[in-house]
Amino acid sequence: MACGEGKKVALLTGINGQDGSYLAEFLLDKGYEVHGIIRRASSFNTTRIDHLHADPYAHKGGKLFLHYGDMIDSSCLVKIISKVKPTEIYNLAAQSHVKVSFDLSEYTAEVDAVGTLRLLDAIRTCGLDQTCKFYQASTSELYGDVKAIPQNEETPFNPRSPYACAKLYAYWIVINYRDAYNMFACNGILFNHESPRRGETFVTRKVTREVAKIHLGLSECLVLGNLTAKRDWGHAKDYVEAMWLMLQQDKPDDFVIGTGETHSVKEFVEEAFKHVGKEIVWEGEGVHEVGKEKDSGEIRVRVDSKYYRPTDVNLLLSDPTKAKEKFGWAPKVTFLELVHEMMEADIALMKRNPMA
Ligand code: NDP
Ligand code: GDR
Repeated sequence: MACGEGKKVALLTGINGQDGSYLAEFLLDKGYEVHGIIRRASSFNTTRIDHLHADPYAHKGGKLFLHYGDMIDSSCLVKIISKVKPTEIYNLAAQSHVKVSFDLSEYTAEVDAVGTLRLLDAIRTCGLDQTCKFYQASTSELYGDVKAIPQNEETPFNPRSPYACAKLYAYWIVINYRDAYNMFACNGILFNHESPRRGETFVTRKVTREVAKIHLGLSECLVLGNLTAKRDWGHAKDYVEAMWLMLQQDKPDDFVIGTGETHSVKEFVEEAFKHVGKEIVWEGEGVHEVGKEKDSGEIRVRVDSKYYRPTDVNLLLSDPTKAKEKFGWAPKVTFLELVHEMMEADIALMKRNPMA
């Protein structure tokens, strides 16, 4: 059977992450049999997919199955792939926090770099390299200290963290296996994408949670690191569709996915406060910078150098023209709509559970 014909079976690593949960919903809606790999943890770690897992057969015809596994355990990857026989694999699992990668550099390389190699080799070991399509979660962090603005598929990489270096290996091993073994393997070079399901320690979600708390009188001040960094922020729901589209093309290729707009952390903070009717004015510089509420003069934002990174990425701005031309992808959610959706979700969450 050639790639893309017959029964659709998807295997997702990182299914319980932000992207994995949206992609699982998307594929189930399309009638896929979806298999996800989860890690064993000492407490529940399936919160983002519990609504799908509660009744694995209920979701618009698709079926969901979960398997214990880990990107650092080749034997489990081989066992799962030989049992599931996927037609598409989406490799989303990663130690995905850039700052944490400076502390867990070796582990990050194990999971994000060698883990990708293990998965590709498992596909070959199971004899599925000519039938199973492969998506790799590559990242705009590869551009690092950027060499051109905006960044597209031709822009040179210049990674600035152990995370980005590990993802650089993964990017190239995917291309190497595509060339060497004729595998249908694609890199999605995705720029930052967020949602109400974003992990709580990434900057957007940290901001929307804290601003929601301040709004409800549960907190007074938000403490951040580098406020001047600029990111091209889109909505995760739009981006998982692009992952799927990449695997539906005739030929495997690599694509940049982003909005083509960039905003600073400061702007994100300002918009979040605007959403709850507060205007922020800035005073000072660097670690002495504070954001004050215009009307009351209360300090609402402080900078703490503990949130700085040894090396940071200052400016990311995508040029997603290739994806638009090849398969008509364009983001639907604007920056302001994203901030507002995340704010509304976190206000509702904090009202339900002030200890969240
Ligand atoms: P998350 O951090 O939300 O999810 C990562 C997932 O990987 C989690 O489900 C986690 O499991 C799982 N995981 C981590 N380590 C292992 C391991 N050793 N074995 C198996 N599973 C593991 O990331 P996102 O959903 O935001 O991102 C998805 C992918 O896309 C990641 O690879 C990320 O690096 C990449 N990416 C993300 C972008 C973004 O802006 N969100 C942009 C570009 C790329 P658990 O739930 O148990 O922690
Ligand atoms: P990033 O996202 O590093 O781009 O990686 P993150 O939200 O962590 O940081 C964005 C920028 O905000 C600055 N910043 C802070 N960051 C965090 N986390 N916490 C803070 O308190 C804070 N204050 C300022 C950072 O210095 C940085 O410049 C994300 C991840 O999802 C990666 O997995 C993915 O590959 C890239 O996006 C694209």
